[in-house]
Amino acid sequence: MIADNIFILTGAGISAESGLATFRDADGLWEGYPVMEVASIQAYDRNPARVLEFYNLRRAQQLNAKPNRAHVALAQLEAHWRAHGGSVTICTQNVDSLHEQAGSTRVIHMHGEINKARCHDCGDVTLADGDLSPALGCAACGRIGGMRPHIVWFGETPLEMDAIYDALATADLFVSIGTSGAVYPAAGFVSAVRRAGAPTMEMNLEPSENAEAFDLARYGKAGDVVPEWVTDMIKLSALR
Ligand code: BJW
Repeated sequence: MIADNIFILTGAGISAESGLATFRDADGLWEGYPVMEVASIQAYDRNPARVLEFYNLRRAQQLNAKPNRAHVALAQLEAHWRAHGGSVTICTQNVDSLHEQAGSTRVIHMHGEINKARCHDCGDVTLADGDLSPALGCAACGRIGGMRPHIVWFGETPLEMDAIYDALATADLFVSIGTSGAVYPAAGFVSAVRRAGAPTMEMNLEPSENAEAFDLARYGKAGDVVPEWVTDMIKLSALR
């Protein structure tokens, strides 16, 4: 294998060609909402109905979205690598389920999942693919009004950080796809892997904010560059 354990970080750009808006492509407006007014716990505490309405809109869009060529190619890479004794771990900042729909099985959702709700009081997480409202009650503790999207907002701790750091520690190739490199801790993963000596590469429409931290880059739409890269990787692995 050219790299036994591949760690792939994905961001909103990989889902853009599935029709889902990226986070920073409209002057800081996201589906017309100022970002900090919908993606922080302060915004939720100030006006829970508004934040729930924003996530209800996005949940409805995401339920109809289908994986694109980039998601499918990554699932093919994982299957090929697994069959040859390697591993491909996808750590996604996205809250959609397009990697899973495409067939990827090792997916970490560090910023949560939009089709789940979490009780603000007892922390219970449940599947919730319909609208959330302040009138909903928690099935576990019974409290009304505390059901929020299972999403990591600014100022909150990302999920599964131990699993992420474990996978980063054993990675011998780090690949970042469709993320602006503007949000931490995800934007810092590349530097950690590089310090440990593994090669790093980004695929994006344009150089990301931390582009200088990568050894290699392929620029273009994810639906074009990711399948090309996967084809190259599978060919290269056959030569070894
Ligand atoms: C294409 C394409 C195509 C388009 N093909 N490409 C000062 C300095 C450093 C850090 C901080 C600071 N002040 C505060 C912080 C921390 C803060 C932070 O990073 N703030 C920054 C704004 C500076 N971070 C946090 O608060 C995080 N928590 C934290 O740090 O806790 C402490 C802790 C750390 C470690 C261990 C333990 C504790 C939490 C961050 C939560 C982020 N949440 C959001 C919203 C929730 C998810 C949702 O609702 O969907 O997550 S914000 C938003 O940004 C969303 C995304 O997941 C995330 C990243 O965005 P992403 O994916 O990169 O999207 P875009 O739009 O930015 O970029 C898209 C890219 O795609 C672009 O480059 C395009 O060119 C490209 N593209 N079309 C290929 N077709």
